[in-house]
Amino acid sequence: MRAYTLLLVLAVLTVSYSSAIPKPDGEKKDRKKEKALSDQDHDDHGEHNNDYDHDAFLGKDDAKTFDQLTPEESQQRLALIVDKIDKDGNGFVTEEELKEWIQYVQKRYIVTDTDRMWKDHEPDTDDKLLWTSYKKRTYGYPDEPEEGSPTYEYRDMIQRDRRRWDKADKDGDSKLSKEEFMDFLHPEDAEHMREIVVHETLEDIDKDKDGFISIEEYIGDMWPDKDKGEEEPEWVKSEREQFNTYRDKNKDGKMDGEEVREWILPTDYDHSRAETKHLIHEADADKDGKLTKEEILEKYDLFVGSQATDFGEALTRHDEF
Ligand SMILES: [Ca+2]
Ligand SMILES: [Ca+2]
Ligand SMILES: [Ca+2]
Ligand SMILES: [Ca+2]
Repeated sequence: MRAYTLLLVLAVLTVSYSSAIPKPDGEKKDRKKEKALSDQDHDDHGEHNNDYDHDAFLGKDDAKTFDQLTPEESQQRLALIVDKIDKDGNGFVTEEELKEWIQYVQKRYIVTDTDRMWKDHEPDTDDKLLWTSYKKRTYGYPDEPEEGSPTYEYRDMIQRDRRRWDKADKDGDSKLSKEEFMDFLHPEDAEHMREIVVHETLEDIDKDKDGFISIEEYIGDMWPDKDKGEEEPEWVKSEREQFNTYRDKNKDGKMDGEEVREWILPTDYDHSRAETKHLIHEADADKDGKLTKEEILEKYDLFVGSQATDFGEALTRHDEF
């Protein structure tokens, strides 16, 4: 039962808040809230990550589907998508059209994910979700995490969920409507949830619980091998510089809530615009600032999955059966 419960907990956390699950050892963890575009780091230790672009352009679900296609199938389906993006049908995908598409994909993912989770949590007859139902579905029991109760071992997570729940509960009736549940699951996309996103991040990284993130806590969070006595890789050194130069704005040697907010939810950075510019920059062969279908198909591996290597792996896996 315990293992089953834990699976449930992991499944829900993975969908609702991926940053809570540590990545495998040795990988850098990214705290910037690009989650809606992708869980992937756009820049993986200085090397560009194609999966990030695929997630942003297709949405996570479709990006997975494309990974299974041959390059020819991929191009055919991409051509159909290009027709949709080119709204006025003049044969050019402009920056504005591409940005709208990326925002649409982002929103679509959040709506689909909420739909899926909503059905899975079985709201009551008023079409509202009760806190007890949520606990039962997520942690296996509806109990409050008091000593002796089966949910006691999850008390920290449950308290954290409860705090987020209360913030998402806009009308204050203690239950969540589907719309409120969407904010609960994807808090980084809702204005009134930002405070809690900042708070949760600070709490996660602040190991000594003094309410601040020290440089050692900051590095330790990104680099799980920190205390294994290995030599620091270059990217860790540059993260130290980042901390001192950009993160710690008031130069008191630590990050407070305000500084954490600037880091994970920067006000002057628009992810969909940055992604749009990046895609156009990479694919615009004749440098006229907009993309034709030919330019996009030529660079299909930038936009969708099915890179030769991935496809090769899929074939190998088939052979094993
Ligand atoms: Ca409510
Ligand atoms: Ca601290
Ligand atoms: Ca500071
Ligand atoms: Ca062009």
